[in-house]
Amino acid sequence: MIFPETFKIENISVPHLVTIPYSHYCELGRWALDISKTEYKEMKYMPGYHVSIVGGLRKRKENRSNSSFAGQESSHHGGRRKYSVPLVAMPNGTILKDSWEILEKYVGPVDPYWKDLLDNKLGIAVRQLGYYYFLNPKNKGLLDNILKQTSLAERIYWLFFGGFVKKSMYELMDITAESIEKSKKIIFEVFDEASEKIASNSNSLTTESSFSPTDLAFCALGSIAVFPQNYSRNVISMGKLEDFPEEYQNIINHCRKTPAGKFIIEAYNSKRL
Ligand SMILES: N[C@@H](CCC(=O)N[C@@H](CS)C(=O)NCC(=O)O)C(=O)O
Repeated sequence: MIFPETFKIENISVPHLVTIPYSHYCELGRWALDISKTEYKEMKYMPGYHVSIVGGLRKRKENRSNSSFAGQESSHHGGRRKYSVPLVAMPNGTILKDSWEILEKYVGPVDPYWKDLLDNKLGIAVRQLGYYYFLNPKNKGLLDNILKQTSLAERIYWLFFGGFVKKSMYELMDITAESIEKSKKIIFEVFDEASEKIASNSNSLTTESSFSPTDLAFCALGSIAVFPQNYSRNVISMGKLEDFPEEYQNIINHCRKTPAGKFIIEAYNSKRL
């Protein structure tokens, strides 16, 4: 593929999910569409390349969400939400603005306590951790594996502008050795809290149903700390665990052993095909 596919919202006949394909917030939106058996098309872009496409769709402020955004961890201003993914462009010309709106439309309402914790704490901490290892030049193979799955134009874009995009990402998401220690602590705390809830509610974060929308959100946003099989329904391959740096493997193995980690692995095995 030379260029990634683009589209005009006025010409579409099925919902178009716009993603950075490996993003766990995008995975949340994708899983919601998949589990509800919605017919849709995914439009995937690499960071940096996504800006003009997403910025165009979110030109009007009412098409931007109020939920967390990449940059709030470095106190960047909310204008950054203009470039946030996922979004769903609907055939009637409207936009579903974030992963939560997609989940709530196609699957159902999310418990407000967990929504806040998952959106503002777990999701951000997991992303910081993932990028810390994926962007590190020492682990070049991890990013190369992602780039291999993109279009020629995106690979050329990253060849020329990758250094700049990476630097901006480090700043935007406050990716430093110190912030990673904090992220790790947040992840372990949320996994502990989720483990307790899952045990007390007999296998769910909520009492309403066996695999509630809140459970789905937890599994998607916690996934990058666990790397379950079938992540993204294999739209993107994140590589092999044994190729990850040992430090990252240790964190993943720790999370995998918790009841919450096992819950995520089981959900991906039984509900993500
Ligand atoms: N609260 C938002 C979070 C979305 C988010 O942070 N997306 C990141 C990817 S993980 C993103 O758009 N990054 C690219 C950018 O901000 O330019 C949601 O639930 O959709």
